[in-house]
Amino acid sequence: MRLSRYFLPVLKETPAEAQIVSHRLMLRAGMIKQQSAGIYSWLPLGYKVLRNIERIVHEEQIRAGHIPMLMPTLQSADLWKKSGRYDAYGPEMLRIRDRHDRDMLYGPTNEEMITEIVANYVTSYKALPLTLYHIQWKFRDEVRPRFGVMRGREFLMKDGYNFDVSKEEALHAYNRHLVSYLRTYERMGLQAIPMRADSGPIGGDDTHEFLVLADTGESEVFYDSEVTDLTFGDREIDYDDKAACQAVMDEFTGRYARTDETHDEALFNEIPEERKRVARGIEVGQIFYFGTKYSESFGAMVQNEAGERVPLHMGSHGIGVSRLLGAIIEASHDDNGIIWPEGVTPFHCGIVNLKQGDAEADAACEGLYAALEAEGLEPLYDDRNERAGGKFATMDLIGLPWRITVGPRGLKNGVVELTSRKTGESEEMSPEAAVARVAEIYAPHRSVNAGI
Ligand code: P5A
Repeated sequence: MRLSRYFLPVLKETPAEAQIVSHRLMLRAGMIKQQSAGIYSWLPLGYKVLRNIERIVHEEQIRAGHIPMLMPTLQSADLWKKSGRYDAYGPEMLRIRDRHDRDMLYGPTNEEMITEIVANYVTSYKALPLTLYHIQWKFRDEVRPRFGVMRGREFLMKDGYNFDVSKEEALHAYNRHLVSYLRTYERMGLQAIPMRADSGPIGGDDTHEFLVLADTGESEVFYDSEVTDLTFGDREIDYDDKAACQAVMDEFTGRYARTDETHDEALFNEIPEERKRVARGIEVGQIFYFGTKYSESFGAMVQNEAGERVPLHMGSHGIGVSRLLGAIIEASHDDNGIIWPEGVTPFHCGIVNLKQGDAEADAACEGLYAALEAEGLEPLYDDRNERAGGKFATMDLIGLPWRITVGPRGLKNGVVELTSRKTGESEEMSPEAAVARVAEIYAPHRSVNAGI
């Protein structure tokens, strides 16, 4: 993309309404525009990152054997009356009446709808295990929408639902989700710690939230500092292997790590003093096991191996896709702007031309642009007729992890400069070497499957 032809409405001023750094930076970098309280338009740069996050979520869900689909945003109130949640959900639910006076609502979550779908089609244990998911907009009429996309009213969620013949199988699905979520967040450059939590209006006893530690987080959390040493890394895991998934669950949830709702002072005090931590976190996901709560309301039954009709055991599993942009920025920025992790960056590499209009500099930039594209990468070329300082400030603000700077002086010696946004370190090298280096850096971040 050439910046002169892009739509990147960066702001010079710091918007007064934004209280936290991620919200400020998303507005300043021209990523989002508020349309009403807690409702945003996703401008091109923000939309690109949102799409990258979605792609990683899809790839990891598909890797875990879960199946993508798409349900509507608007739902019939009848579904919710069946489960008893129509009244229970309260003022957070946006209720709508259509022209035939039918009660509708903008879905805050999809347990009812998916259970009704599965009850319609699945009759035998042979169709199981089954996990269906979608990435769809949700609406929750939050009392205090704030912090930009972090607590929106309209927000994008990945929500998945598992259907199993027994509690044991459903707990395997729960573990599988935990493993796939660990991988998902790490690919986005985030450490998200699973912590025992409260299930709220979704229901059930088993639930973990995934929290990214940040001072601006809305949840108070209590943990043993040893949990922050755990990383999933690039280990291979067979998602059908129950023992292997359980081992990861035990490893990542075996130490004390809880949200304030489930905090137990006595247990916490058993941790050696120097390892006790009280901090704040951003909830970027949550997994639930709630048994037969919804399947019983919707008659979602199957015949088991013994020929008996049994209700399906279910759980649901959510990732805050749009909230993740805020969480990633909270975890990765400096005074000059955003620092995108390579896994989600909107463009792989910036190209800054120090002397637009200089025949050699222009040609070198065009050459780099074509060579990066030939490597399957997406460069953002700042080809505007602007001062170098302004170009650097824009690149720093929008946070591309790598920048290649091209100027007549370097070109005389056959070199350009490759700069890391994170460390600020620069290295001179030939244009070919710079392209090769950038391609090598992104090699581990390529799509793993495209079968969405
Ligand atoms: C699990 C999937 C559920 O709704 N039903 C389907 C279950 N869980 S949840 O914890 O309530 O939401 C899942 C994730 O969505 C994000 N989230 C939000 N993001 C932005 N703005 C909001 N108002 C908002 N509310 C929830 C969180 O990341 C949460 O973990």
